[in-house]
Amino acid sequence: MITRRTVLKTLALTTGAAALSVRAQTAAPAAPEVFKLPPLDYDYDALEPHIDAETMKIHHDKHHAAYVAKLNTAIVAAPGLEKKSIEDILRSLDTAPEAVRKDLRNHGGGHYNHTLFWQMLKKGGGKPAGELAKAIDGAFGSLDKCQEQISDAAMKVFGSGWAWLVLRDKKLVVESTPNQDSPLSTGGVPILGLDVWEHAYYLKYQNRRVEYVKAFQNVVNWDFVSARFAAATK
Ligand code: MN3
Repeated sequence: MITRRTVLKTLALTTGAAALSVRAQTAAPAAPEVFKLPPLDYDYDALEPHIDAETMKIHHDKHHAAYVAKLNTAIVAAPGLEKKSIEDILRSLDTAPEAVRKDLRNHGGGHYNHTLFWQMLKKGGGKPAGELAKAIDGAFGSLDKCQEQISDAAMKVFGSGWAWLVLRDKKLVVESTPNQDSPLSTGGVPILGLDVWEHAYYLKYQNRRVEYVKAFQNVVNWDFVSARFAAATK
């Protein structure tokens, strides 16, 4: 028996379905969150005075978030990629669909590099430990010399990019990359990275990149970096 109540309910359902189908045709659905912005595991002001709270907040909440959002958009456009890790995506850019390759390189690189970067920073810094300490002495002579090379590479980056301590062909080397390129894409393993995009330092240091590069050395999370090296050489 059809009651008034059933009719109203059916009407409401039909209207709802029509509204949904109109919406599906007019607005693109938001890209699913295949990759997520990882939270900082310390406060924005944890690295003061070397890296200021305002910079950390904008750098993480806005810049890194934007890389994640644009990476997710690229992933939607290339079905199948959502099953791969970000490391695998960056290691095999050459075989990625051409239509999204540049976005994967820029925004995928941005997501991966920043995810590492937050973990590579820590109040109080510390010193390299274990095998990494030995490897740094072997490759550069001393930690000071290694830091000098990283600083030098950071100062020589023209425009935006990164300076890196990289494990390449089983050797520790200092390199730099432009934009958000990751050493992963050329067969290296990034052990330590220094972001020298202006967004990483401009609020506090303005044009004085050299002061930021020096300050960075005070907040390197050498425990994390040493563990990364140990895992990469195992
Ligand atoms: Mn950055």
